[in-house]
Amino acid sequence: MTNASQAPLVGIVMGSRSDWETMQHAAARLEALGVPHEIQVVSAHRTPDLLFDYAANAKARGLRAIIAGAGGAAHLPGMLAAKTAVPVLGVPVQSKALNGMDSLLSIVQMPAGIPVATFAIGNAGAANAALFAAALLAHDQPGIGQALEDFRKRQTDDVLANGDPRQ
Ligand code: RP5
Repeated sequence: MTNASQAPLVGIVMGSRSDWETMQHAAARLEALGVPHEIQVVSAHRTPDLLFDYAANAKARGLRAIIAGAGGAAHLPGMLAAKTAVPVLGVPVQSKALNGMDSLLSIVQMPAGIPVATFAIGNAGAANAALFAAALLAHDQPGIGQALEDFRKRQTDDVLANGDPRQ
């Protein structure tokens, strides 16, 4: 479980409250692995000044990774990455109009020089971004590293124990 008294190491941000349905999967994974994190709506289009402040202060506040989810013309991950050297993990939210292809392409196609690590569209991407953030932290946070290893072992054991799809 997350130790609430610990300063957040990972920031989960999203462009709209409507992205929470997707981004809750990132939060759940971080929670399960005991990664201290914070959650906030930060919109590239509706609250650009907040976006700049968030990115500008991220490193000094101790954030080691930012998981940014957005849909449609998804500028949030790229603009955060433009304003901070803290690694940004982008999650394309599945949009209604174009099924998330718009989100994916807007996040993944960064010009050389400002990287955003881009994950799959939707829930899987949100979950994997959290697992990736935990992996980034594992080296100097042994408790997180152990939790990640334990999770992966349970996952493997579960598949091996249920190999016959008819049962
Ligand atoms: C983006 O626009 C958000 O990330 C969201 O995925 C999308 C739609 O936002 P709402 O109109 O639901 O607030 O900025």
